[in-house]
Amino acid sequence: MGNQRTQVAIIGSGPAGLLLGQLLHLAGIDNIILDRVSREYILGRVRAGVLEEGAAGMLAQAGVAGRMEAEGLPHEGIAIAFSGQRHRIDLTGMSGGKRVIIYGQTELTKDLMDARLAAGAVSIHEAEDVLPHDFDGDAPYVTYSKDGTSHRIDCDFIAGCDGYHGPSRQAVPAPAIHTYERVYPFGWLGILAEVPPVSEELIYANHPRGFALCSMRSRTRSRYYIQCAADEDVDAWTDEAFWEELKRRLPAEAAEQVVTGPSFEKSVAPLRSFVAEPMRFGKLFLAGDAAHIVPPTGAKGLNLAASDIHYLFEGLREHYRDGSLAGLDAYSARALARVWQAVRFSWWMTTMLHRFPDTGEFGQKIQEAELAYLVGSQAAATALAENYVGLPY
Ligand code: FAS
Ligand code: PHB
Repeated sequence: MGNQRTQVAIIGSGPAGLLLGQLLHLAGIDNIILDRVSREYILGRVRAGVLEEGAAGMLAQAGVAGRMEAEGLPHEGIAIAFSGQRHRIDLTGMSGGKRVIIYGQTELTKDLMDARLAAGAVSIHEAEDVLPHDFDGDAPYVTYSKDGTSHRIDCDFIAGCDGYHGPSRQAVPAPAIHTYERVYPFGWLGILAEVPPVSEELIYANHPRGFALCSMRSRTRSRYYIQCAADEDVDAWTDEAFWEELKRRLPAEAAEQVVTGPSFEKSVAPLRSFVAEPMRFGKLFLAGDAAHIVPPTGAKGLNLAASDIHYLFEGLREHYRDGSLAGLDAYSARALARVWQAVRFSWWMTTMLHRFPDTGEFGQKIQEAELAYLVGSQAAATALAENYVGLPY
């Protein structure tokens, strides 16, 4: 057994783990990141696209905001489309000047990985059987195996940043954790294509055939989604079929503007709302998707990972700098307060914009009333705007 020691062992090299690792490194706090897959595999995943100013600020604090500031697209509004019309929501005007930044999760993950490599901080990829141990005591440790050799990392704290399917949350004894879940009866079929976006800003469309979202990664690369069955077979969709269905769900003036082309990524994502409480178990702290999942309709998943890491890093820095556990003791309650606001907003956006098989004609009329109120009321649009740009940390 190979033995190592660090101050903070981080399980997961996604945005949450990498951001925490970078902040800890800059604060002189030793940490090791473990992931079960390679860097290349992680960078091959296509996920989020919208950053709140809070998350952008976390990247700046971590010293990795340069490319985002140069290449990210600041957006000041979104459109909500229904009944053949699109209606602009003035995010910036209704949130006291806040904006969101369009910058793909893949890119910020690369920026964080590059910074970690440059810093010479330790990341162990393709680590197998990663498991947290004794986090309810004073001597937690993580075990893993690699190339047939077993290893143990003794540490002060363990950060479970290993996503929804990771081992950290599953290592918590059942009586100590309570979960809340709603699984939606549909998924999102998404594509990436090297074509200019249909519009300057994102379009969220409610349509009797199902939800559609027009997003982007740059002015030459588009990201589109259409609501599909939760178990949709992605291989059953040709590009042509996708483009035709997307255009059916958009207002005619937008559908005419869609530039089509070959997709270079196509995938189906299931939609669920999930929260685990609490987010702290002795010396183990859950952050990001390990603790909560939101439907991507509100563009909150990645942004919640950033705010979790803000609270967790502040608590860890305070411990090592001042010997205080106050920040760490407050972590779970502080993080969950913001998590539930984002869970509520993501549920509300999903409920308002998707076709639900079991809500019938009454449900359809309620959706239409909700949408009409939203675009006709300054108060309703302001509520959407302040949640979409991100509530304060
Ligand atoms: P991640 O899941 O990104 O990272 C967890 C890491 O832990 C992974 O690298 C994984 O390999 C590792 N891990 C797992 N099990 C392990 C084990 N046993 N041992 C070691 N390591 C292990 N959010 C949005 O805002 N907008 C979107 O459009 C959007 N689309 C999404 C599409 C999909 C298919 C998914 C799954 C999520 C999407 N999300 C979206 C949410 C997503 O962006 C997450 O919120 C974000 O990745 C959270 O980051 P992390 O918490 O770091 O978790
Ligand atoms: C994306 O561009 O991937 C994206 C944008 C906004 C969302 C979800 C996904 O709400």
